Amino acid sequence: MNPQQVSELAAYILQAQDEKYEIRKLTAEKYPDLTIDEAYLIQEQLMKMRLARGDAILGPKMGLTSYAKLKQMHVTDPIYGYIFKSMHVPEGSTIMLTNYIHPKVEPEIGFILKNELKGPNMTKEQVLEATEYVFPAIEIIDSRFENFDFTMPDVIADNTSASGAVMGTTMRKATSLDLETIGVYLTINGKVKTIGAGAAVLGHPAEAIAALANMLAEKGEVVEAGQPILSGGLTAATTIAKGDHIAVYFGENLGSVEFFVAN
Ligand code: 0L1
Ligand code: MG
Repeated sequence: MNPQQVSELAAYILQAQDEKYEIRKLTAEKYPDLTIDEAYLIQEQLMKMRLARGDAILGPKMGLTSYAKLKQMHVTDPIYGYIFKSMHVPEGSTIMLTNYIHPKVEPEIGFILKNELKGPNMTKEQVLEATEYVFPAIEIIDSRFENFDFTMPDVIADNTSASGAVMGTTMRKATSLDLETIGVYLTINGKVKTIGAGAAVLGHPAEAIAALANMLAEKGEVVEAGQPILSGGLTAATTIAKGDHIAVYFGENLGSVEFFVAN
């Protein structure tokens, strides 16, 4: 794939992200053999295009990290993407469904590092040592591909379906919690929709941050300190609709986080 093709595909996806319409997955037609490396090049180009128009990166996110998500998507490996400032949804605020295509939500544990992480061979223990705080979060994912139907390279090129993040304000020292057994449930309009636990994310959410550091190391990059990092959904994703109140409740005093969808 040449640089012009990379740019064209990034522009094609970015337009769908901006104008909120579904597109056919890249591998369905012209690019059936799209590789994971090429997909990350498209994602990178898409990021550059967002940055060039004044957007900024809030922090990285891991995707497909829970056993539930891996099973739901019929894949085996996690992936990474980026949450941009333009995607931030303030806690307790109300979103418009028209700003999305077919959004879904997933409960996540966010990390803020005090020291940068440099792979390879990063371990969960090193991640916990480098962590300043963890916080509760909800990710809003919104694949630009028809019916959320994609292959691994497609979804990587689409910045891992990233479209929104609600960051809770409860900040806890990672070492004060058992992130492996921590429980979580997500409600919509007061009804419990999904239930999970920390171990659903690669055995421990810090493993997802270690995996991020190790993947970025292949590109000579680090996981920076001070940014919010989403470690991946703890449960399968849930579709949201007009008028919904979405709330996520964590155990171990990690608190809760909520937002609303306008009628
Ligand atoms: O954050 C995630 O786990 C989403 C990754 C992409 C898969 C999807 O859109 O469901
Ligand atoms: Mg996610």
